[in-house]
Amino acid sequence: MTKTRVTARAHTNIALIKYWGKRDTELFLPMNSSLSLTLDEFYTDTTVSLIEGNSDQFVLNGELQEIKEINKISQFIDLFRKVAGHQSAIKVESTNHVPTAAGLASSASAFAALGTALNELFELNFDQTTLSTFVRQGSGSATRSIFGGFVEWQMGTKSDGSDSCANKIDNADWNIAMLTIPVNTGKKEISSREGMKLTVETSPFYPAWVEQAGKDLITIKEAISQRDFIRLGEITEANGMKMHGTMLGATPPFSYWEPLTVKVLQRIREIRGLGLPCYYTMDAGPNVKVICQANQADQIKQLLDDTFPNNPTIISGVGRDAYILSA
Ligand code: 2P0
Repeated sequence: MTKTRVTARAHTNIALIKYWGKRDTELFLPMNSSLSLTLDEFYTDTTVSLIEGNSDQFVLNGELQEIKEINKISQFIDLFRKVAGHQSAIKVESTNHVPTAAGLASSASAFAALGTALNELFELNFDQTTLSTFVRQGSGSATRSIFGGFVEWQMGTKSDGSDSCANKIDNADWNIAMLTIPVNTGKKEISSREGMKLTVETSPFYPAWVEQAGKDLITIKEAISQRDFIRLGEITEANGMKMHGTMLGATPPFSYWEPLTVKVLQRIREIRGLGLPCYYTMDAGPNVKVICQANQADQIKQLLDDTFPNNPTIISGVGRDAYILSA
């Protein structure tokens, strides 16, 4: 190995067709394929360096992390060390450029940045699709953050997960933007990992979700290939709501929605009624994301900010592939 220190950047992504449920929790194999948009506004920068000794170190946003977090990262680094045939301890220094006010999870960009940096440090030369199968084992949604634009994570069929990978399906360079309306940016009570597990195990709506997600994926890919924004938005909105529906069927039932969430969704529908196409989606939290046309993003933000002055909307354009900043 000739390199001793590498820095990589990966952007976060928001699913339009959601990943909700695993068929294998060890390998992070999903029950359904998903499709996302990578966002340019939110990203993680991660530096990995070779260090002396036997223990990895992990510094996140300038703070030395506890053993529990280090162990999680060490397990992930082991996947790369194993292939590289190296035993070296690694120091990981990571900075999330996700405004805390956005209430967005950063595990997607975090594991995608770390995996991209390790691929370079260990000179593994994985192509992006192969790399996506590795970062998947840190966090499912990280699979999609290896690529920019519209990205599909194919669930795959193999039990070893080697075909559960991401591919870019479109650059999304046709006037696409995404808005984030922060509703509550505090820590949620049920992590997405726990939430999806409970849903898979107990919700009678879950099999219908898997079936619908498969159909929605086919139609959204058609809409993308035809650059049909309205259809893209309608499918996005319907798919997100179906995912949230599965949770109400769980035992015990749960929901990430808050009263303000409902008001924001209602306002988006009103804005759409004014002739501004915009469509909402939500993840495992109360915050709302809206896909819109980039040349109308400022106008829609203004309308939202007028109604919700304490929850200013954040505009993001389309993000690029994960990449090496320095090596
Ligand atoms: C998604 N979410 O497709 C879905 C929609 C949340 C709702 O991926 O357990 O942090 O690490 O694989 O990727 C968030 O879940 O879960 C997520 P793990 P992850 O974006």
